[in-house]
Formats: sequence, C-alpha cells, structure tokens
Amino acid sequence: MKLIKYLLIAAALMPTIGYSQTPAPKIASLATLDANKDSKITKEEALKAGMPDATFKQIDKDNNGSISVAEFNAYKSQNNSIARLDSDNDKKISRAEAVKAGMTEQEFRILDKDNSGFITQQEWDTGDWIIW
Ligand SMILES: [Ca+2]
Ligand SMILES: [Ca+2]
Ligand SMILES: [Ca+2]
Repeated sequence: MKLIKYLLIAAALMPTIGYSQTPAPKIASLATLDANKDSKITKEEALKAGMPDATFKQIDKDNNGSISVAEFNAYKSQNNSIARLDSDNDKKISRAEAVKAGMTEQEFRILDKDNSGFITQQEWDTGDWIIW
C-alpha cells in the first residue's frame, strides 16, 4: 500500500516538473511563416516569426536551408496534438490558450469553425498550424 501511495504522489508531481522544464509551446501558421508567399520558409522568415534555430533544423529535413511545404506538412503530421497547448486539460484550446501560444483573435475565429469559443483537435487539424 505504501508503495502505491508513493507512486501516486510521484505521478501527481510529474506534470508540474515537466511543465517547469519544457518551454511554453509556440504556434505559427504556414501563412505567417512564409511571409513572402513563395511556398518555402527560409531561415530568415522562420527566425522573424520567432521559431528557434533548433526547431528550424528539425523541420528542414533535407537541410537545404529552407522549409518546403512538404517538410512543413511532415512536421505538422508528427506534432499535431493540441495537448501541449491545452493547459487546463479540457481537450480543447480556449481563446486564452491559443493567444498565449501566439495566435491572434482573428486567426482563432477562423479555426473555430463552429464558433464554440474553443478549437478542438479536429478543427486544429483543418488548419496549417504547427506547434513547437
Ligand atoms: Ca518564403
Ligand atoms: Ca528543406
Ligand atoms: Ca483547454
């Protein structure tokens, strides 16, 4: 019984520890990242949008110094869970949670298709946003 209690306490503490070590998630849309609309994201465009160098390198799989739409989509499909943005764990992104991660009010309204005041995972998947 004591061991179980200890494990429960450890499990309860873990999210707090994880949160303090993980930087706050940031999000950006393809439209924002590709400022000059040439269907590639250069390093300069990425840095301007606030993307860290390490994230850029991770997405730029062929290491040619720019992120293609295919590379963007590959990263998106592997990192599409809204869980990191969902700080109150209600399985949806509130306006406050979205804005905190870098979304504007107007962008929020576009993704919130049913106008519920929340972005669900399904709605998130329809957009061209990535999380890092
Ligand atoms: Ca561009
Ligand atoms: Ca590339
Ligand atoms: Ca939430």
